[in-house]
Amino acid sequence: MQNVVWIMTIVATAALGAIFLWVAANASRPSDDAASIARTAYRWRGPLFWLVIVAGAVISFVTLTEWPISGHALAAGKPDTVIRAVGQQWRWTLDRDSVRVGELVEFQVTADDVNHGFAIYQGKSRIIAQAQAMPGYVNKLQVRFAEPGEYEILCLEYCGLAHHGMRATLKVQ
Ligand SMILES: [Cu+2]
Repeated sequence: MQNVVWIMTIVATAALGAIFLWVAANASRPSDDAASIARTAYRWRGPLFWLVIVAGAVISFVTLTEWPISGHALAAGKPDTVIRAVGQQWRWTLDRDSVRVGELVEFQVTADDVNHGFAIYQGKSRIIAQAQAMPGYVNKLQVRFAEPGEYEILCLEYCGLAHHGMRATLKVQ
């Protein structure tokens, strides 16, 4: 996915650059009369409209993913362990901090003040589960940890000055 984004960015930047150079190169040419400019523009308008429609439909179709994300809905069941997780500016409070590999853990996620995003990371960059933490609501998030280790819980919703400091650790053994 990262590579696709890179390629799209480079192609779009190159296209913009080419248009810029073309405009700059032609800027000093005396302009045609307005009627002929309008005729040229109108000739392109129809094909461009359909190009955008077709490209939009194709891109939407190709990038659609299965919903709900496969595997998430299947995990719902009677939990082996329940952990109440409360977010507040600016920390997470979990009523336990270790679970066993393979058991079904249900996080009951809520917040005391403003909205937070409860995200469980495996390693530095892989989110394995996340839920919104909202005052007045309890969102249930079920996770089965397949591998032992220390999982970090970070906030995904910008919630103020020390948002980046909202960290907790869950030990899976
Ligand atoms: Cu937060």
